[in-house]
Amino acid sequence: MNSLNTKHALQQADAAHHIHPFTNTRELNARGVRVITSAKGVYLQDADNNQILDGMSGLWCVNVGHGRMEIVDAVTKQLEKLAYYNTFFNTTHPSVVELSRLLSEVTPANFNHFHFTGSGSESNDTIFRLARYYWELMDKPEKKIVLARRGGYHGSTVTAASLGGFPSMHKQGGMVVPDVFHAPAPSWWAEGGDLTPEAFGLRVAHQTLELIDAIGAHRVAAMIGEPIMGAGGVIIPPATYWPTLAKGLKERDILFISDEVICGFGRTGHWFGHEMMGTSPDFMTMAKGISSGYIPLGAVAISDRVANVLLEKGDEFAHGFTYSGHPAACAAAIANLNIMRSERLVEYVRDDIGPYLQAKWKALAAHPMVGEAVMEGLIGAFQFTPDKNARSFFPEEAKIGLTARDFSFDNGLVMRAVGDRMVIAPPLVLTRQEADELISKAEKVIDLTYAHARSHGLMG
Ligand code: PXG
Repeated sequence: MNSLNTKHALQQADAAHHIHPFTNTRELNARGVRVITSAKGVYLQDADNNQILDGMSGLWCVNVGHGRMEIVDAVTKQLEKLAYYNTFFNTTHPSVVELSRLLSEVTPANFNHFHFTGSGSESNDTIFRLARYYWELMDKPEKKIVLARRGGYHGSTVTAASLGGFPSMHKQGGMVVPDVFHAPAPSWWAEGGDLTPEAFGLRVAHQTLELIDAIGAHRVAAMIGEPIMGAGGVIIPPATYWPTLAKGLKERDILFISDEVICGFGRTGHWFGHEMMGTSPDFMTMAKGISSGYIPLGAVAISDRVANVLLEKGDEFAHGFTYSGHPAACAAAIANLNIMRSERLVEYVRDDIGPYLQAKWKALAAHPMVGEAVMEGLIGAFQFTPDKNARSFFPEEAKIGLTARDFSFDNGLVMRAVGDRMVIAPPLVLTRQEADELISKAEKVIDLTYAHARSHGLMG
C-alpha cells in the first residue's frame, strides 16, 4: 500500500475511495481534488504550501478562527476524563450541563431549554417532530404542516432536505416528506422587478400569509426560515419582510422556527440573526458556530412556551441520538463560547470589523459586472450580471460563478459560488488588514472573471 505522504498519493487514494458531498465525484476525480493540510487563524494551507484566506470559515462554521488551542485543550481534557457517556436513561455529565446553562445565558430570555444533536440537519428533524408533538399536546393534532421557503437550506437528512427549497435535492431519492409546503423567497435582486425592496418584502410576506390561509392556518404547525438565507446565496431580506411575516404568523397561532445554523453565534453582529429581523422564534436551530466546527455539534433551543407544555403535559419524548450531548463536543462548545464572550466577538463584528468590511464590500457593486453587493455583520454576497440595469443573468452553461470560484482559490481566497452569486462568511476574528487583503483579492477575481466573460462574448 502506498503511503499517503504526497499530494499526488492523497489525490489518487481520494479518487479511489471517497465519494464527496455535494460534488460530482467523477468530474472531481478527473480534475484532481485540492488538498488542505493545516489552518491557523483565517488562513488555510494546502498541499502545495499555498496560503489561502478562508473567506468561508470552513463551511460557515469556524467563527473563532482555526487553530484555537483553548478549544483543543478543553477537548483533550474532556476526552481524558470522560470521552463518552450518554444522556439517556436518567444520566447526565458536567459538560452538557454547563453548556445548557451557558446557552440559556447567550440566548434571548425566553430560551431556557436545549436538546442536543450532532448536526443542523438532525436539529431540524428534531424540531419538525417537536413542533408537531407540541400541537398534539395542545389538543390540536390537525396542526401538522410545516411551511418552509424556496431557496432555503435546512440540511440533508430526509426531513431537513424536504424543508429545504432546492429542487435539485428533492428530485434525488424521492422527497418531499408529506405536510411540507414552500413559500417564495424574499430575493429582491432576482425577483423584485420594478418594486422597491420594501414593497417587494411586503409582497412576499403577504404572499406567504395568503398561502397559509389557502392551506388553512388550523392545519399549519410551524414555519421555518433562516434570518438571512445562507446556502441560497446570502439573501438579505428587505426590512419589511420578517416583521410583517412574524406578525401574521402570531395572529394565526403558528410556531416560528429560526434556523440559526449559519446566522447564529455572532455571524450577523448579534448573538442570533433573528434579533435583527424583528421576529421572536419559538425554536432555534443551532449547529456550526456553536462549536466553531471543532467537533460536530447541533442543538435545538426550545422556548418557554413550548418547553412548559412539554414539561407539564408531555410523555417520554421518543427521540434522541447516541451523540446527543457528546462530552467532547460540549467541551468544544463551552470553550468556543467562552472565547466569543471574552474577546467580545459579537460586539467586534457589530461595531468594528463588520462595518469596516461592509463599506469596502458594498463598493464592489461599482464594477460593471457586479449587480449588487450586500453584507450584514460578516456574511455577504455579490451578484455577477451581464447587464446590471436589466438585472439579467448569465446563461447557466457559462458557469461564471464556478469560474470565479476557481480564480478565487487560485489567487488565495476562498469564496463560495451559489450560481453566479459569490458569497463570503469569514471568521469573526478577521483583522482590518486581513479584510483589506480579502477585498483586494475579491477585486482581482472580479477583474479576471470580467476579462473571461468579455473574451467569451458573454457581456451584454
Ligand atoms: N440549516 C442551515 C441554515 C444550514 O446552512 C443546515 C441547517 C444543516 O446543517 P448540517 O450540520 O446538517 O450540515 C445548514 C448547513 C453550502 C452548505 O454549500 C451549507 C450547509 C451545509 C453544507 C453545504 O453552503 N449548511
